[in-house]
Amino acid sequence: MATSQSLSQAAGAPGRKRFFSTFCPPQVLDKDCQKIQEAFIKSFTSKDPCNVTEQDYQLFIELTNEIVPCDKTVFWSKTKELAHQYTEIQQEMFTLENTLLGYIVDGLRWCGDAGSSEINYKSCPDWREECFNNSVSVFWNAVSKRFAEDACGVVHVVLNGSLIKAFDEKSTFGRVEIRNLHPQKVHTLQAWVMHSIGGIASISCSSSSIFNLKTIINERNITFTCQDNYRRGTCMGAKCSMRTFAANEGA
Ligand code: JS2
Repeated sequence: MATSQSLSQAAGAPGRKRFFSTFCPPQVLDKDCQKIQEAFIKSFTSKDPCNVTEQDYQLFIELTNEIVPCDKTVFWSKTKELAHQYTEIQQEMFTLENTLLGYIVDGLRWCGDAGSSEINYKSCPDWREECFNNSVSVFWNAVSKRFAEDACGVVHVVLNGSLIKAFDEKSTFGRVEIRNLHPQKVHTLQAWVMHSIGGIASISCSSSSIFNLKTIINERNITFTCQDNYRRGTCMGAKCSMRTFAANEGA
């Protein structure tokens, strides 16, 4: 699994060899992996790092496309660790990062340079301050859009009930994913509002932030359901509550 690092670190800069050998999970054939890596690198190299488009990533998206079975899609927002603890236990459920599309670049940062066909190993722009259409943000918007478009049946989202804005319209989930669900394929969004993740707030399914999400979802002709994660027994803390949660879900 890729950890938080720059592409140059992943690549073992200055050579690219190590990057090529660790980019894909073991189940992807070498020749396919090489093709996928080349498509990924071509998406952003030789380009202004502040002017990358979603279209630039289309070939990479097509090559890595994987179908998540209906009812098994899990979105998350400000709950990355918890959502992945959950899918680790419930192995038939998939976040974007559990699919090839998200897995291979999860935790990486990368960019190119308009004047060079190489990966820029030296510096990438500071995204927030310098540019909106940067190679990393545009990538996650594009793959999140595809992940949502492909979802079907009941879809799930793990939300952080320790934040006042458990649902944030400006998040990738709020801005991209819920807007790209297809009501013809997705009949229900089930929200899991998880408490005790860290933070002072305690937001429940009846809070205004969750009501806002319900309104948006219902306007899209999708049913909204919500479940609070109540701590059970002596179980304390996020890890524990998700385990308990997962166990209950499986029951
Ligand atoms: C992963 C990164 C990185 O439902 C989830 C996923 O499907 C994801 O693509 O988008 C949703 C989470 O994004 P959201 O709602 O903005 O939650 P967050 O905790 O505020 O932001 C997490 C960053 C999302 C995009 N993203 N996703 N792995 O390495 C990564 N880097 C970025 N920028």
